[in-house]
Amino acid sequence: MPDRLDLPAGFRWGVSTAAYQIEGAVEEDGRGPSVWDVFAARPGAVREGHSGAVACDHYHRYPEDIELMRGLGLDGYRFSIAWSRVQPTGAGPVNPAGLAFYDRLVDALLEAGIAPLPTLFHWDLPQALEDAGGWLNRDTAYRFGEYAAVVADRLGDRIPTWITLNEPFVHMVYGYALGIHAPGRALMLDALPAAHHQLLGHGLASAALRERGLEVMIANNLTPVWPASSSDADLAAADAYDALHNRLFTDPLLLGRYPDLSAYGVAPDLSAYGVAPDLSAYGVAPDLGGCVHDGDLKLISATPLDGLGVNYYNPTRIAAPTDPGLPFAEAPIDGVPRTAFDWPVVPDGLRELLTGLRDRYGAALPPITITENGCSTTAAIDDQPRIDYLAGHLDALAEAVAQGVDVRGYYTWSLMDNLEWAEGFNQRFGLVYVDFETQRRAPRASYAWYRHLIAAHRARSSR
Ligand code: IFM
Repeated sequence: MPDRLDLPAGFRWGVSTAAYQIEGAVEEDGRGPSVWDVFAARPGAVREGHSGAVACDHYHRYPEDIELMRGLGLDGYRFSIAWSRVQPTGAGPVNPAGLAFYDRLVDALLEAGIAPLPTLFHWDLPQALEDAGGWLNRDTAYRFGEYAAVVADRLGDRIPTWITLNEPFVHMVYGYALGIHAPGRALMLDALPAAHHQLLGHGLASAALRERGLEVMIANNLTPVWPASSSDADLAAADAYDALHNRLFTDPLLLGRYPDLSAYGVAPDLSAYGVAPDLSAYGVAPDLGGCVHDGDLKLISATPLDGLGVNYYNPTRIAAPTDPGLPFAEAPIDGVPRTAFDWPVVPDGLRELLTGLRDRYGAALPPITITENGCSTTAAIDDQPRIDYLAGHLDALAEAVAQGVDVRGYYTWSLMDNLEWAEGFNQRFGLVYVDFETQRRAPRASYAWYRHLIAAHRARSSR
């Protein structure tokens, strides 16, 4: 079995963060409110009433954070750009002070020898766009395309590769179907237009990036789906879940079509969100019909991805439905370690996921970068469980590479503890501990471990 140092020479090592989780300074330099500012202000929405108002104060402390990255010896840093800093209402006039922050950040990263890898949308939609329907409104996709062009015009001279969206599945399900994330809508399967409009936004943003000679990626949260048993009912439920979680977000990009969801009885009335065209030509299910317009799938797949970002945390075990409203039910995964978040730790799931992608998409699959992987722990500094988690997943990654999957890089989640969305500051994913009272940063044991791993891989590759 290969170990993590067997990864190819030139393999890129990084860390990931996201704007609302670390930046703070939500009212500074003309930033407009995002859905997360509004959601976090709702009593009970975020644990202990936490919010991203200050978070890690990265907006002011980014030089110190870049020093921490430099200390790790990273190749790249994945961060996200807050749309409402750049366009406070999500459309129209650009806020120069907001763009200037990212300009400074990018220059400082380059100065430190770290390649910036920006994500254009990591869940913090400008509230003004949400007020007009958010991702349920087709128009948001067009605004996203314009925003991508604005940012690329400013930063594209220094950043060759861009990620459009982060985890459109999670944003649709948590934000629009279950309402446990911003914008807090609980529409269940009627949330599906938020999937299509995010993907349409990806297509429009990709076209804008490509026109400017830039490379395009997306970061999808993907999971191997395990049927709870070999019964027909559990197998069908697992297939339905796989279609909704995984294939709904990769098939349109890589194959130019949606998976057919009609067999699963997933057919909400989407007529409120747009006209229902004849979908027969696209082979798509009627449940997305209300919002999929003629030509949309072509647009979504027209700009081939230069890389697929994969965010992996754990597999998902699925059984036949218990609730008539859904075609599946989640079942527990027993007998494995668990993170502080109670997520099952299954490193080999990463190998299974990666080889599964290769088997499904074949030549249509672009090179993969792991854009997130990591775990929360309760440890202050001595975070051996995180080291074990990362080591196990990197071994699984090396195994996938040995089995022929083209994986080019690994960005762990996360550089430092940050606002874990509805969990507030209670789930800590950082290589660096953050005291949110004082903003003191303290590198954990996993920081030293990762630094050593990167240096050892580099030394071995240059032999
Ligand atoms: O913190 C999140 C991140 O914003 C998106 N992917 C999963 C992480 C851990 O939950």
